[in-house]
Amino acid sequence: MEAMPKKKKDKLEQLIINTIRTLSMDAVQKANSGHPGTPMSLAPLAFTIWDKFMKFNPRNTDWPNRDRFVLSNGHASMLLYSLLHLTGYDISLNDIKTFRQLHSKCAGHPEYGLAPGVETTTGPLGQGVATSVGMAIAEKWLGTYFNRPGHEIIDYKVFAIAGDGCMMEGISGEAASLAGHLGLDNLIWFYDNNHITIEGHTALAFSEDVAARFMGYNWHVQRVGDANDLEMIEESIGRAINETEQPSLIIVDSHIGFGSPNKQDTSAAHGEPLGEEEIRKTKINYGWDPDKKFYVPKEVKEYRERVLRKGAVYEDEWNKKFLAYEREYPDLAKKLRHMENREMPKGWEKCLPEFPADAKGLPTRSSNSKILNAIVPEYPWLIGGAADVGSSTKTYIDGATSFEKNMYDGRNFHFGIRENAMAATANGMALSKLRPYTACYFVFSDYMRAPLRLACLMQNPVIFIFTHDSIGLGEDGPTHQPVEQLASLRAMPNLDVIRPADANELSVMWRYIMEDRNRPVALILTRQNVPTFDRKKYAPAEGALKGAYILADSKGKPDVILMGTGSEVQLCLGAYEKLKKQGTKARVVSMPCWSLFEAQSKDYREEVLPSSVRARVSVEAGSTYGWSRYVGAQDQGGVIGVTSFGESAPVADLFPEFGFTVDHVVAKAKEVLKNGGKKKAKKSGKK
Ligand SMILES: Cc1ncc(C[n+]2csc(CCOP(=O)(O)OP(=O)(O)O)c2C)c(N)n1
Repeated sequence: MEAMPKKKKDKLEQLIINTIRTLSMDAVQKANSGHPGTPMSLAPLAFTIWDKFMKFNPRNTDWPNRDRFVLSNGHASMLLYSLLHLTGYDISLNDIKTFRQLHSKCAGHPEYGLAPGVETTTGPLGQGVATSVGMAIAEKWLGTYFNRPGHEIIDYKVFAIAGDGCMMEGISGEAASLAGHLGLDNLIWFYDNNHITIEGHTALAFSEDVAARFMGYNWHVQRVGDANDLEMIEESIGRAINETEQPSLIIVDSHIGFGSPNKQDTSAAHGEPLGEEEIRKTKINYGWDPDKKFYVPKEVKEYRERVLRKGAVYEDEWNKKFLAYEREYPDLAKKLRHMENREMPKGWEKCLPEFPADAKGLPTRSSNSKILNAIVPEYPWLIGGAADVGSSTKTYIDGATSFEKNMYDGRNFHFGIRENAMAATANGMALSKLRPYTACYFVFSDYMRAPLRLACLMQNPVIFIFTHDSIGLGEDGPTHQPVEQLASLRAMPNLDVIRPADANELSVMWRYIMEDRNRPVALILTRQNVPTFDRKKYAPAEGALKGAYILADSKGKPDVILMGTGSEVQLCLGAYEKLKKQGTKARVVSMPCWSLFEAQSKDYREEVLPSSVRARVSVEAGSTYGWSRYVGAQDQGGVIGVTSFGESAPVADLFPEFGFTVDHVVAKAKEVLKNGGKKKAKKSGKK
């Protein structure tokens, strides 16, 4: 086993490390589920990072200048929970004993907002390290924006541990490439090079030279040949911290399930409990009492108290620094507080533009650009960019510089063609209290689905801007034309999918976006023009804040309800006017955000969509999936949507080809009315 500790201090360190190991083994065994092997092998590394290098205060997990730690191999969650317990966070032994049980803070994978000290939710491999890049970006931006000579109030470091799985996932490459390009010297990743994954030895599927790969990304790379060599680990981290040009990767050669006589270096140590007998043998190897479970020695408890006191001192020192800063720069200090609390300055909404009625109108991607640029002066930490399509998504901040290496005050981000990492990076930025936005073509939201899902899971208020929102994008054809994306994103809990019909709906929705503190949004915007409705003739755009509202109505109870989103609302309005002339009483409901509508009172929903009116038609240039919840079963209402992939053609040809015309909406309304809102309506889609 390990070299004998030389000094008393070393003895204590070994005791703490073994406590991390044994707590993790015991918790996994009790849960009869989980991953013991990696906590056992990485305990010395994690301990060294936390004990020797990280500044944190367990009593205030939101302290702005704390160092960040990300366990990207989230399946090794017990490593983090054990550490959090031993360093004084609000994770009790009882929480650890209920690992993986209902309502426990110690969930199967670390969950942001559930266990104090967990900086980001991890588990989907590769996401954690990519998120850590966003945290490092945030530190650079915040430091450049807020720090003043002699007042370095933001200077935190970001540490992340990754396993073979994270390294194999493409997102780690995207994110590392970006981090290297940006020269994020505040970022240190550790690669747990244990050669074991679920199916066995990594030789089955992974033979690349990780060190060479990261050198190619412009990273500073070191290797620690023995995960139990505390001195070597400490020295390498010290060098990484002193590195001032590049992010650092420290490759740590380790043995999964270290100390287990029969399971070390095998995939059996990865994803299942060691077994009672094996745990006993392993504990004996550690010099531990094999009869003790969930045992925290007295000296380790005392260590916990010392860490708590140290944490309070760190924050105290920072608070003093901040007071001095506040005296010299009261406005900046106020801004920092606003940002930390996600507050908007009073009356900020006055900056939101109102667009005059205009039959020709403009694409919502263009109105979005105007709105975004109206907000940014009020809100300096609203920053973001696109995955190389900024000129198409129109998401540049006018007059702002680019965020580049050593130009960290830029507000225009160039994420490169890395949608997956873009979204994960934005997660890290938002977790650091910036208000980031990302942008790309809607169809490529598929590439971002995993980090987008994590944003929803964490209730992390990232603004995901998607343009080119339907077949309406035209000639680029089916590879670029989203169909099922709207339905699939609407199925995601905690996500507001907003597809505004015109510029004023969009402007109003930005009020909601900026004032909400914990919901990610997906803004779905057109490439093609949409008219700006005459709000004197039709209802005010404020209705959009309720997710769906009556835009145009009949006198008395309507015979038929036409509902739609985005660029198809104009077709509903056109059909409404025609039907009106023909004596049919129609209502138009614009539905920019289903989730917001569903959050309204039952009375409001009934007012907008009275249950007594069964003749209903929905119009949306996307999958028909889901519309039956508003239109009723297929034998009651009509759904105009897209049931195939699109086609390459000019939009003027595509919309009629796929049934998106006023006349088709009128015909469908009549068909539904003729059937008394009861019989089967013809299936819509490509005509
Ligand atoms: C994106 C993703 N794919 C698959 C999994 C399932 N999974 C969990 S751990 C693991 C193997 C990871 O191996 P490694 O990173 O070497 O972890 P170690 O065995 O060293 O603990 C896999 C495939 C996952 N969590 N995330």
